[in-house]
Amino acid sequence: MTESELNKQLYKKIYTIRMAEEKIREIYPLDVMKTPVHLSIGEESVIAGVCQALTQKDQVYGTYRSHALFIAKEGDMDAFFAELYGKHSGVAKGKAGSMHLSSPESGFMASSAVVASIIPVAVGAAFAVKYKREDCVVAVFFGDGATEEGVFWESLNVSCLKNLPILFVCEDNELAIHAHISDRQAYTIPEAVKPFGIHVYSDKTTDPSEIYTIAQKAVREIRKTGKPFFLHLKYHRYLEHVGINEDYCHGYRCKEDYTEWYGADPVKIQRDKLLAIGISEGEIRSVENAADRSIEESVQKAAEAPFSDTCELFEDIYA
Ligand SMILES: Cc1ncc(C[n+]2csc(CCOP(=O)(O)OP(=O)(O)O)c2C)c(N)n1
Ligand SMILES: [Mg+2]
Repeated sequence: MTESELNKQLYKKIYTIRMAEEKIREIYPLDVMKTPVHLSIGEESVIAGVCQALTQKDQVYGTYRSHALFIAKEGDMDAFFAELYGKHSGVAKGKAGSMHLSSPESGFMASSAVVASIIPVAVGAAFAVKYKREDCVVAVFFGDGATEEGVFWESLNVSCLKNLPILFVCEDNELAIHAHISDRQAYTIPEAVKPFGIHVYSDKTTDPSEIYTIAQKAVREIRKTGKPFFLHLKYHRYLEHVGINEDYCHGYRCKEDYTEWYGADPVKIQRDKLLAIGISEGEIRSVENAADRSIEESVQKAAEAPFSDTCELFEDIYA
């Protein structure tokens, strides 16, 4: 793929993720989406860059904050919005909502609302991949807060002990709900994981193509050696932990933090990059218009779609 094609693809992804979540912010007050929403506005580069380095066959696992992961790995906007509306045409027939998105056909295997609980599931999947000698990498996404759970360390230990083909992606926004990392952790994440003998790379960049390059190296290393790799990537959560509002007024962080990070906003960075490599304003607008249209159409379809029938209530579940 040419550099220009790659950068256009990355822009399409992060722009679509950003605008889909902005659309959720617009609609949410109407109370038609019966699901809590954990938005990742400000974080788009991490997911877009890492997913760009994965193939369709590679597996990803996420958290309750996984809209971006679904859009980047699956991309079916109709199924995405219908799920948030709780409709039958949703990716899980409206039974999962925002916090349990998945699409195993596209490699987005599962997400969980219980902090860190998806990590051992991903490690188990990586063990199965190794055991069955499949050509596949497993990537698991989780926050800085998840490293405070014992199961994170147990999972890391098993992956390193058994040399499993897994990419740990720690999305570090320095917050667990309203608690700052300096009030919670006596360790620094990259330093604390190194003694397990795992490859570690830590960065604060919000540039999607830089994250793509980092992730590509990590994924190549995993494919070559069969061993785990740990990416520690920082980002700033622009909005409150759950919901659609800004929350710089609660005293646990200040607006200056936002101003600083907004200077390196992922969507702005990637748009400027397209202009710098010679892609015209018109061409960029046509990418944006296509994404805006697809979001608009998917929302319209979701609003008009029927709910699942009550007789389906106990189908597709473990009981
Ligand atoms: C086991 C468990 N404990 C507590 C919670 C409540 N809770 C939900 S999100 C969250 C913060 C997690 O922070 P982090 O892992 O950094 O992810 P972020 O929300 O910042 O993306 C907590 C404590 C939970 N869902 N599960
Ligand atoms: Mg966090």
